[in-house]
Amino acid sequence: IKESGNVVESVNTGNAIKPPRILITGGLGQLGTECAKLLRRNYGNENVILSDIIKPSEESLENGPFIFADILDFKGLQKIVVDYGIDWLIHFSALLSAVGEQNVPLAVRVNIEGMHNVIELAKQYKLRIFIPSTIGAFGPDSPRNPTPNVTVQRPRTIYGVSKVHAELLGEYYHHRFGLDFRCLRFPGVISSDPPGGGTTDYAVAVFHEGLLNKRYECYLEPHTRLPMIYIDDCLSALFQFLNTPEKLLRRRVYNVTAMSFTPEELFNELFKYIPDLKITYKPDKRQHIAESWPQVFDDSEARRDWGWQHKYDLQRLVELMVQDVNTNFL
Ligand code: AKB
Repeated sequence: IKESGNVVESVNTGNAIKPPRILITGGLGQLGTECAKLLRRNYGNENVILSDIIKPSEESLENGPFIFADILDFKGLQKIVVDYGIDWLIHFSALLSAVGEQNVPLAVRVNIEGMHNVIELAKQYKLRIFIPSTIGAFGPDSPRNPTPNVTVQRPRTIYGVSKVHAELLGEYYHHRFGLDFRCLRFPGVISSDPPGGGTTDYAVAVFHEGLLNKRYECYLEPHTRLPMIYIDDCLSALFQFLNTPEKLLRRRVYNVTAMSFTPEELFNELFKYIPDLKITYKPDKRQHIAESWPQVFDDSEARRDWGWQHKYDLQRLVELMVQDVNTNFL
C-alpha cells in the first residue's frame, strides 16, 4: 500500500500479510477525524476504528466504524481490542493546556489515569502505541531557542506534566517490556476545526473570527513566538513515524515542527486576504504558559533518523486555512 511515496507497513500474521487494525481514542478532537481519513485511505475503512465518549457528527460516521470507548474503563478497552482484533493504538484523548488548568482533577484523570490504562493495554496485547506529546512538555528552565530533543523538562501546566509522564512511562515500558511505544512532540497544530482549549489556538481562532467578523482579540502579546505546524504536515509526520521500522528509531520520543511565528507575523500574512481585519491584544493567563514554552523547536533528530520533512510554511498555511475555513465554515 502506498501513500505519497511512503511505503506502508503491514502486520505479518504468519500466513498472510494484512494491514494493521487501528483504534483511535479521543477521535473527535482536532486530529482524530483527519487522522482516520488518512489511515483509512492506506489501510482500508474497516481497519481504522474511531472512538470517543462524545456523540459523533454525520461526517465522523462516514467511511468507517465509530464506537464508544471510555479510556477510564480498562475492561471496556480490553473488550474492544479483543472484539476488533486491534494491532495499533493511537491515543489522542487529552485535555489541552488551557482547559487543563481550569480543571486539574479532570486533567489528571484523563491525561494520566487514562494514559496508564492504554499503555498497560498495549503491553498486555502487544500493540504498537502512539501517544502525542507537545512543546508544552517543556518549561521555563528549558532552552527556548532552539529547544533540543533531550534537555531539561520542568513544565508548569498539568498538561505538560502529564505529557512528560507519558514520555517517561512509554520509554520505560519500551526498555522494560519491549513495548513498541512511539511519541512525537507536536507544536501548535493549525487546522480549520474550531479550537479546543490550547494555548496555541489563537492561530486557529483568528481565521474563524477574522473571516466572519473582520476582527479578532488576541490573548497573546504580539511578539510571542511559538512553533507551529499545519495539520497535513502533522499527520504526515505521524503516519511516516508509525511506519518507520523499529531498527531506525534511535529514540522513542522525537520533536517535530514546521515553522515558528508570532501573532504579529501571522496577522501580517492574513492581512493579505482580509485587508480590513482589526486586531486588538488582551493578554491573559495563556500568555504565561506561552512564555514558558519553546520558541523554536529543534527537530533535527527526526529529520536525521526517519527522514521527517515538512511541506507547509507560513505563507502556504495561511492560504490553505483561509480556503479551508471559507469552504467548511462560512
Ligand atoms: C496547546 O496549546 O495546549 C496545544 C499544544 C501545543 O500542545 N496546542
